[in-house]
Amino acid sequence: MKALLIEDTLTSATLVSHQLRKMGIEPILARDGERGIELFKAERPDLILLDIIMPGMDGFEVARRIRQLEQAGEWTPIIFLTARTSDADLEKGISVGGDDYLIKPVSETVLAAKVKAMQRIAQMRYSLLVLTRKLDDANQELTRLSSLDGLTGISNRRQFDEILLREWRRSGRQAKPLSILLCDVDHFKQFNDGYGHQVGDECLKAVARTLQSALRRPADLVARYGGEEFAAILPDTDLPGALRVAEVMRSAVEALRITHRFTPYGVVTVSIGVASMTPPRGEADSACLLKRADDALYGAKQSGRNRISA
Ligand code: GH3
Ligand code: MG
Ligand code: MG
Ligand code: MG
Ligand code: MG
Repeated sequence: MKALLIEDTLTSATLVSHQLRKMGIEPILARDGERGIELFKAERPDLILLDIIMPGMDGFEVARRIRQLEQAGEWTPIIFLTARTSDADLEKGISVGGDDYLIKPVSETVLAAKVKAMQRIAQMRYSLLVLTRKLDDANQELTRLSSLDGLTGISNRRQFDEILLREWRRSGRQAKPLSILLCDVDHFKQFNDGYGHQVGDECLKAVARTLQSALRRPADLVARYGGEEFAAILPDTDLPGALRVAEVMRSAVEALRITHRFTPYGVVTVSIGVASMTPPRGEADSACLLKRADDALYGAKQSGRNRISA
């Protein structure tokens, strides 16, 4: 620990320095206010002991400037150490940024006790900073988690809805096509019933990973939309582009070759409904786009599953 002692009178400076050393504190001495401020900037001491009557800048002004120099969240305890005894001076000392005000001469016991009190406040302040930082981190993590699906780790429905609305508006403004895919695992009820819920969960994770890796652009998003249903947002993508992505997804899931005895295909497959449109002016929400994709998905199911439809 180091303390900056700003004191023009040599006898007083020598005495206080000696007292500080006995407390295990290294004193840094400045003989006037300007030098004190320089040393504050250079040394960033843990404590400042500040005289008031000095040639040039007085202690009040030094305290004021030091408070201005501190960065946000920084705090250096300032104890005035002065021969001025009036209440008005004490009040001024505190109001310009001092934390305590002692009248010279100060006994070693009193100085040590006052320094200890400042150290305690500094320690509490530090704990509070650490706690605040931890809370910030936890908060960020919670925000991140609140957008993810617990089972598969991809985006969840909440995130999907949020991004879709954003992309819908953006596409409308820029008059660009926006595509979405609704992707549903075929005969998944039988898969669950036949192999058990846990194997079902593993299957959903594998499908989620596969759909995710089918995306090519950073702005594309795939989310778990419901139980065994996934949905993708493809901004700035027209229908042919969206159909290509859908086909990559469909064939990649089939290529996983997850055995599914209870379907005609023998492996887990998905059906995908594709919809693409440039949001019309004044159309506030994307319900019509979702409806189209949903209808298309229904069509894919009706016409035999393991296929895409628009
Ligand atoms: P279709 O081909 O028409 O889509 O038939 P399906 O059996 O896949 O459709 P259905 O909607 O009848 O069944 C969906 C099943 O998905 C029912 C449910 O048990 C299962 N499921 C939904 N969420 C989860 C989950 O988180 N884990 C597991 N293991 N199964 C789930
Ligand atoms: Mg003086
Ligand atoms: Mg299904
Ligand atoms: Mg169904
Ligand atoms: Mg379904």
